[in-house]
Amino acid sequence: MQLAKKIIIALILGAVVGIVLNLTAPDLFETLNTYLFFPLGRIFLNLINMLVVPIVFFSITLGVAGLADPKKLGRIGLKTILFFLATTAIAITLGLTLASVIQPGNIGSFDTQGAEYEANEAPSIADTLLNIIPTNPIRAMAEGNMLQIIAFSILVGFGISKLGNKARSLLGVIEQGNSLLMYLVNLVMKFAPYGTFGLIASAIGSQGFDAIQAMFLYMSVVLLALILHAIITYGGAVWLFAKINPITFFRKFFPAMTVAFSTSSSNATLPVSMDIAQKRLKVPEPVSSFVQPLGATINMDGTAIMQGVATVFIAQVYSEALSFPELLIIVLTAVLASIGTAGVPGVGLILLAMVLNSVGLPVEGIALILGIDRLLDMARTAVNITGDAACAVIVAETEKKHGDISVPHVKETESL
Ligand code: DAS
Repeated sequence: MQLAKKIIIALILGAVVGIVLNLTAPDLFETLNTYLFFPLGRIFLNLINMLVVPIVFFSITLGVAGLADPKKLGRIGLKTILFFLATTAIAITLGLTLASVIQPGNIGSFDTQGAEYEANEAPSIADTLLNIIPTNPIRAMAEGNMLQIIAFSILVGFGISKLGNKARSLLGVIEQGNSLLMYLVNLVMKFAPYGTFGLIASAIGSQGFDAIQAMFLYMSVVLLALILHAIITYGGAVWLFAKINPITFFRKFFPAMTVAFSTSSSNATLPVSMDIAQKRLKVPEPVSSFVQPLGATINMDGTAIMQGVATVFIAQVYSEALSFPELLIIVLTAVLASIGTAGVPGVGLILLAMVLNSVGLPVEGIALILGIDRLLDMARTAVNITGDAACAVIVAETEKKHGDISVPHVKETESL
């Protein structure tokens, strides 16, 4: 059976096992979670996280070195950034609109007494932009500072492309390294069904279902906005600009979405999402290896949707009216806030604190949505990486008229 089908079956099985055990045998769930579900999930997460930094470095270096000319890099970069900013603005506007219409915070009662939430500080936009160039690239890799790793990889790739024959052997080494890493991704992905099962069973089984009941309407608004954004914004964009049938796009990319859903980490999903974009959606490596790692770090439409809904929800619960200028500030803050943070589990809540602060809403309101955020993080991460893939296929298609993007030979390995 194809790996993608196994992952989907593992995902469903994990959810069923988690729910049934949580409701009927919580003690047994705790034991199984400690000795089976959590370890399975942790092993899988560590295996794919292990490959993220080397894959980003090798694939971006190889991609940039393989570009026919640096002007292409500038054009690809501009299209990518514009797509990211536009879709994130659409995403948060959709979230704000749906929450304002459905009003999840005005229906039902929410106990705000004693609500406390300690907000972690996300880096300011200025700091992020200033710190993009690493003073020590090895430390950037050791710390997993994705923007710095991307910047360093682009510079190395650019240098190799300018050195031409003088760097032929180095390019060969990087080509082989990239092939090795793609092979390792396929090897690690054979463990995906077991890891996905463990992650889902652990996450859903640990979920307090009373929290889901109390926050059902809020969750429904976020999930509705995520689905609409994926279908309308991404489906429409790939259909219009990449001439790809949206159903084909989602069907081919779905295995990566399930990995994002189970790991709740765009970064951890990168090896898989890039592999699928290149092998199943036929995105040339230079485009995929530039767009997707950058997107995993700065493009988080699913997170922006949660921020839009959560901000209006918290304003409603605390009976704070939001003026139109404040709504614009929310859109701008959410679009900019996501630039500085990596795609890792729970980063959305850090960004939400920034958005709430920007309009003077109580950050402790986040305590209301904390209980069900793990489940929503899964869904919004799947949307985050789908937006990156949609951008990659659109940039690839629109680059075709500028001549085919040459890529150094990369050994084809089996697709997922
Ligand atoms: N988990 C984040 C990601 O990896 C998204 C979020 O926290 O909202 O994209």
